[in-house]
Amino acid sequence: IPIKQFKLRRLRMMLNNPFTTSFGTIQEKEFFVTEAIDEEGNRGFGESVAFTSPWYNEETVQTTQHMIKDFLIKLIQENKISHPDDLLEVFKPIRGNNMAKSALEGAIWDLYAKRLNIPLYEALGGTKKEIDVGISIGIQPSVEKLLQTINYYVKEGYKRIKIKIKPGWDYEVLREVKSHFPTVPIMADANSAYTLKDIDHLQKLDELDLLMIEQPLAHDDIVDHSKLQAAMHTPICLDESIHSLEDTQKAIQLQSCKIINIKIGRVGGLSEAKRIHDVCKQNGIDVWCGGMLEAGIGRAHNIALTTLPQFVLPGDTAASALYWKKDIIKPEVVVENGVISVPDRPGIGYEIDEQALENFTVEEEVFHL
Ligand code: OSB
Ligand code: MG
Repeated sequence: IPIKQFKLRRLRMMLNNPFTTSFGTIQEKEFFVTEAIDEEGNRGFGESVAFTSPWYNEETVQTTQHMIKDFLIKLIQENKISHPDDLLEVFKPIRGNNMAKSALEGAIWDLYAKRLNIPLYEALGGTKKEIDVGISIGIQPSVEKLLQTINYYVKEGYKRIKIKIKPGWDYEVLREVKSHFPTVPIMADANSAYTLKDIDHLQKLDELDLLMIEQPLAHDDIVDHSKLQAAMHTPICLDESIHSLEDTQKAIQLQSCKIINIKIGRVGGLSEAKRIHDVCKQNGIDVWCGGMLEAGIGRAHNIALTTLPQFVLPGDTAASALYWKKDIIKPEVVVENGVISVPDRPGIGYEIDEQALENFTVEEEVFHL
């Protein structure tokens, strides 16, 4: 892939609604749009997902920039890349920093697909033309507000509702939700807010017939999760703990979960995400595509990945309009009856809204290869 130039744009966008997890609240999102340009002027786009502070994982917007500028682009300059999968080897000398790697890899995958004049989902081997989506609801100021919010999304057709929980905002709240919406698939995401000391409390959630509980224990754990899964009927879904194919194989071996939330950024890119998908398929582990409050480019990458067959559960890739007044792609991602129609145009399948991209950009750097 003859990459001539990289552009790194830092963007700042305001979320329509503040998003609260067990760690705090996000209202302003800062991230990078990466662009890989070839000799003929084809343009591939990627999006970074690290937040400004390291509450979800250890990466931040600043570390992403540092990794890309000072290490990752150099590795691309020094190595020949025939296929985006080659980046798995090329980036290996740099430990961790998966979100930084993924931000560049995504742009190269899009460029690769556009050069072949095929949709990204097809380049990945996906086949679905439509994907099911759910919604992730942040911690709300009151149970009443939560019930209203759920009601709105259920009416909109979202296929499952994810509720953020933390100690003090869990069993009672979920029981209330279940009693109001007995037939809606409900799940809970703890973002690592519990420990094994809470095992009796967590076991009570089994009464509620939840679709799953996501990442109840430590962000870097698969051992305690295996103990908890053995003590609970509710399927455990791992998010934060899974960074690679190896982590996935170990979690399967330890029976730490029954479901995995795959986030492209967390695992270092689409190539690794696909490998994780494949091993989950072989082992009967259901997967779904998680979200990181992405703008349109990240959303488009999530949609392409979700067309792979083992994405059997609705993901978090909801409509652009729920997050942003104006997104950076045209058309924006729309959801009808809980379904997204996968675009059939080359690459990520959405046009870049150049004006919006420019308006939200606060810094831009160009790297010549
Ligand atoms: O744990 O899945 C998570 C948002 C930010 C960071 C972590 C998570 C989330 C979400 C929302 O649950 C997903 C989305 O709507 O993009
Ligand atoms: Mg999660």
